[in-house]
Amino acid sequence: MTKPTTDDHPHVAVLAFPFGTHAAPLLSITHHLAALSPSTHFSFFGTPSSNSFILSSNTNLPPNVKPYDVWDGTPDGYAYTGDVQEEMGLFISAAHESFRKGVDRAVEESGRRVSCLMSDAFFWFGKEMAEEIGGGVMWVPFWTAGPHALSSHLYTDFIRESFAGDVTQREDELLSSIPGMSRVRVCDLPEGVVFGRLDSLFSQMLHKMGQALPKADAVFINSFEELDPTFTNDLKSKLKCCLNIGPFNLISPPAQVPDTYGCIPWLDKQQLASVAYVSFGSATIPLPHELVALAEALEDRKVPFIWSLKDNAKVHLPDGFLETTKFQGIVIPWAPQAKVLGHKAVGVFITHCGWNSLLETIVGGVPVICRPFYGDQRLNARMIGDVWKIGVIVNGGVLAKEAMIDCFDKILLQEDGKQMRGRIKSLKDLALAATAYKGSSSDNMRELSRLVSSPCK
Ligand code: U2F
Repeated sequence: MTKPTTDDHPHVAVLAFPFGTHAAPLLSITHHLAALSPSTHFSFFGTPSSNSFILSSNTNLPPNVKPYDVWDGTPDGYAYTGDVQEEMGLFISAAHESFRKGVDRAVEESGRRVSCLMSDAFFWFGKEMAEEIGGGVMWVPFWTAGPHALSSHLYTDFIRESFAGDVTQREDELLSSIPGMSRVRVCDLPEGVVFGRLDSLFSQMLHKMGQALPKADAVFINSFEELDPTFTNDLKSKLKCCLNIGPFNLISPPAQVPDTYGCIPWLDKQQLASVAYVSFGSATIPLPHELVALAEALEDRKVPFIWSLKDNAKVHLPDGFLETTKFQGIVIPWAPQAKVLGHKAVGVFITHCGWNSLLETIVGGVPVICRPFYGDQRLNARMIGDVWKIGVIVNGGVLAKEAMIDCFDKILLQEDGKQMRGRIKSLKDLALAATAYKGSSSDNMRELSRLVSSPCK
């Protein structure tokens, strides 16, 4: 039972999803909101491993943010099997209860009852939990990916009805009846919408999320309204309140990732728009034959490169590659990515199309080669290749040497690349305008701050 208090100062409970790049952006936004409203108290809940990772680079949290560890759902003595799906499943099954206990603890310690639940949008139970706490607590979820991906979850029931039956026969059909999706194909959708294991815990979580979000008091997104006005308007019509507050990195620059391996001085010595930056995000490593194909294409075309690749994956690079290319490029386990993409020497980004990477490449003005893997990544790739036309999707869906050489030539040497750079510059200008003082994202951020910092009703 949450102990009621007499203190009506706002207290925001922030519930983070501890996998992928979800918790870090939510912590950055919490930090920013806490600075805007010093009288509001923020309790930030994450699992011990997620918290220790993100807090190590956020050492200067304001005094009105207090992190709390919650149970990660693993039973006593659990030994990690290397299967992140299993870990995620255990966490999701326990999440409602774990967070509820954490919130009770924070209320007890702070002496303030909770006035707002600000959660990762994945937590479909947010509204229910707000009602359990009572007293008119608001539920304000954060969608960490793009507006088109959010749309695919809000329209899941409609898509399932439209494509009932054997969807494998219809995977190239366009989703023309959904606003903004006229170029998106069924096969671009995240798994669990209409194909894949619809009964998995993760698919069920996303399905329930799509049904729950219209009941939220407001949903906020790390994107900007002008990126795609069709989605912006449609989401505004489907949600009670939809606040695009991004690219958040432009509103509040994140803690700097240290340039441990000297990427920036190395880039300073390269020619304008000549370097390929390679990264497949925080969790994905392509199959060994794809790593080989990419390495051979870089070497063949003598493209200077920075490749963010975990040490344990380096063994899959072709024999002698690191030695032969030691003056052509650098392979490092982690790069200060946003800074690298902002450097004028970078001419192309080979990416898995994670949403944060996509925003960072727009802000950096760098065209992309898309090799999507799962979740929202195929959708992001389709928007990049066929809608915004700021990059290309690798032919056949996997990294192959000849196809990569074609992509490098197209983006680094040919007219296509110039046009992509022009279009990405226009998107960057829109992002800059949205995050300027009177821009849409800045206005939405002030509205979000006002909303979450409202006192208990
Ligand atoms: C999941 O995405 P990921 O975490 O795999 O990928 P991104 O959203 O692109 O975020 C990666 C972040 O890690 C940073 C980079 C991004 O901010 O700058 N980074 C870095 O600093 N240095 C490196 O060497 C490599 C990366 C999911 F898989 C995606 O499908 C979703 O779109 C995403 C958001 O929900 O979460």
